[in-house]
Amino acid sequence: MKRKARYLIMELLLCLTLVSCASAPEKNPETAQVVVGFSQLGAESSWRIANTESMETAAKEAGFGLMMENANQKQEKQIDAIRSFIAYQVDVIVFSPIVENGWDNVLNEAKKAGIPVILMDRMISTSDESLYASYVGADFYAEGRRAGEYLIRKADALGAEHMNIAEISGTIDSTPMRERQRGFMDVIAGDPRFTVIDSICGDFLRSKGEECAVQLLQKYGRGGIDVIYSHNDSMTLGALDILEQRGIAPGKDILLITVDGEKEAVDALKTGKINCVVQCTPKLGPAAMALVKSLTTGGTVSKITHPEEGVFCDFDDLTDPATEGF
Ligand code: GZL
Repeated sequence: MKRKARYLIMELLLCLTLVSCASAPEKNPETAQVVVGFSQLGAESSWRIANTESMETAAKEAGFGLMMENANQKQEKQIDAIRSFIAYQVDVIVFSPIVENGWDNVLNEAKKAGIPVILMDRMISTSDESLYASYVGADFYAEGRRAGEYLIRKADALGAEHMNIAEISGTIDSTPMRERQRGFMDVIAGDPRFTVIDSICGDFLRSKGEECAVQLLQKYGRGGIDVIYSHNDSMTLGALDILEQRGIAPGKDILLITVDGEKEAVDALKTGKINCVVQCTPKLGPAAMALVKSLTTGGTVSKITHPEEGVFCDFDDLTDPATEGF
């Protein structure tokens, strides 16, 4: 009955989507046995683009229909997308919540409709953990700790007496922003060599990373900053461009610690312009679709799945072929 209802709804929605941007899966009932509603938060960084590709490829390889909506960094668009997936009666909803708060109402609607929800990449803040079946994504707190541990090792190696640290943060209230900050601060807390002089938000965007670097240099001068800890490569690469334009040697005059591991950042590590790249894999598609398969075949799923991640830094043998970005 559910499938018949869905195809009737699909006919109606397909008529509607002829004039809208919603991408409905192909109509072939033979291959798209399972339909996944996927709300992607945006296309703000190389990480996000790689993540979308991973999800699309994994859905295709699994033989699932994928109905993807891109929210362009707007939470309300994600909420609208989830509501359209409920109306369409998809089998599973997967989404990357742009921020942690504000999801209970729409996820309760999904729960009432009997549609399981998978959180992919980012977490939500809720008192009702039954609102989602599973989370698949990084342990961002561990990522932040790895960044802090690198800085301690670097300060030891340099014999640094004191270092001023400026943080360029990701989207406020997003899990990666909160947890990468918390992990980093926990590791360096209590070490008198480190002072965090500022934290400004770059929203994970390269253009805003440039703006943040301009602001920080205006406020503290080139001699006032020893380290920039940036929550993603896009912002780091923007800041790096500004440093170079100002005749400041990135990786030497000002140390750069970044997170994600995209190719351009790892290449900059290899040329000494970035000092540490904490890995955060965007390739969550296979794990997400494995959860979809379990949920649609009566299987069980773990509540949390973290991928394996590591660190590339200037203490490594950077000629090692394993040192490569996504
Ligand atoms: C992390 C992801 C973050 C990346 C950024 O899992 O949510 O969002 O670190 C991306 O590059 O914009």
